[in-house]
Amino acid sequence: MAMRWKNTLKESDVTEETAFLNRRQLMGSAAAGLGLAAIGATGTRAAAQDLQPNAYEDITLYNNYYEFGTGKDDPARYAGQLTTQPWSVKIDGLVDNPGDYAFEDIIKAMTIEERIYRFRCVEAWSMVIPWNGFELADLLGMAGVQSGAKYVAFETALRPDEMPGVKYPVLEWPYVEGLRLDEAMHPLTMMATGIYGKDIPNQNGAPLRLVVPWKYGYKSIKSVVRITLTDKQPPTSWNKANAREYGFYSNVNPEVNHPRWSQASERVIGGGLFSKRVSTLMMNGYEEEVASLYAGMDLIKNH
Ligand SMILES: Nc1nc2c(c(=O)[nH]1)N[C@H]1C(S)=C(S)[C@@H](COP(=O)(O)O)O[C@H]1N2
Ligand SMILES: [Mo]
Repeated sequence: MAMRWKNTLKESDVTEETAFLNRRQLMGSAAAGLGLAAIGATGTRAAAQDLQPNAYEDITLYNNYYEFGTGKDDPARYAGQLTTQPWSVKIDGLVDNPGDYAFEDIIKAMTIEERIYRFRCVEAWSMVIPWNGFELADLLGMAGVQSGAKYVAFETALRPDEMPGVKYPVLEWPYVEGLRLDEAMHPLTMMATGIYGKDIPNQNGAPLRLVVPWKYGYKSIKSVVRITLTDKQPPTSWNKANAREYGFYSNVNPEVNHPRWSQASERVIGGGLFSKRVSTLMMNGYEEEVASLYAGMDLIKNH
């Protein structure tokens, strides 16, 4: 179900938007009929049935984007400084069509759809987010992945003039992430360009960010400027900072605790008095769709 990436929904009635998008989501799932798209639709249909998306305010005022500071409200306060136009993504490495792809050209070539996904941070909080975006596999298809490629490396913009947080060596900048090629090609893996049908706010990773719903939030790298196909497992920011605490795979797993806290449950952001703690689901609830990617792997060793 294609949808225009710019749209006319108002910021006002979040509840109404939620109902609208849930209906669209279900319609989209029913209409999806093509090969891989159907697998993606299975995941989003399951999500749409029992998931109530968080309020727009929860999603856009409580963030992690350390380039703008480590406080949960720093990104909303400071990320407005990030220049997102013009924007281009360099796609290089083991691809047939390397180059600098203008954001506008990417958007024109892709099918933008809504996906309501669970989002689970390694810090043990969670939200449900109605993303707009496209499947990463479609972008990689456009670039033409060569047969020797085994991994995909991602890089965030580094703009010291616009990013007050990068003066602090909390992480090595730029922020980098990576996926195995089969994870990157999985139909659940998307590049998000919107939330609730509006352009994605800077604090959430404008103009485009990765979303990998079965992995801890830090894998979902924001404001991507470079995507490199490679035959070697790429370095990732949190793993470089502390390899014991943050592995390359980072699949949500309630049975593998963080060395400093339990991962068995999570705090659902929002809801005021009704905010609650719920059990964390294996692979964040996407086990049926993605477990086969890790068949035979030791999930403790490969955390
Ligand atoms: N470039 C960059 N990407 C990032 C981060 C970051 O600090 N810098 N934080 C990660 C973490 S820890 C989380 S939980 C999610 C938060 O996404 P959200 O603010 O849209 O909820 O973004 C991830 N992507
Ligand atoms: Mo996170």
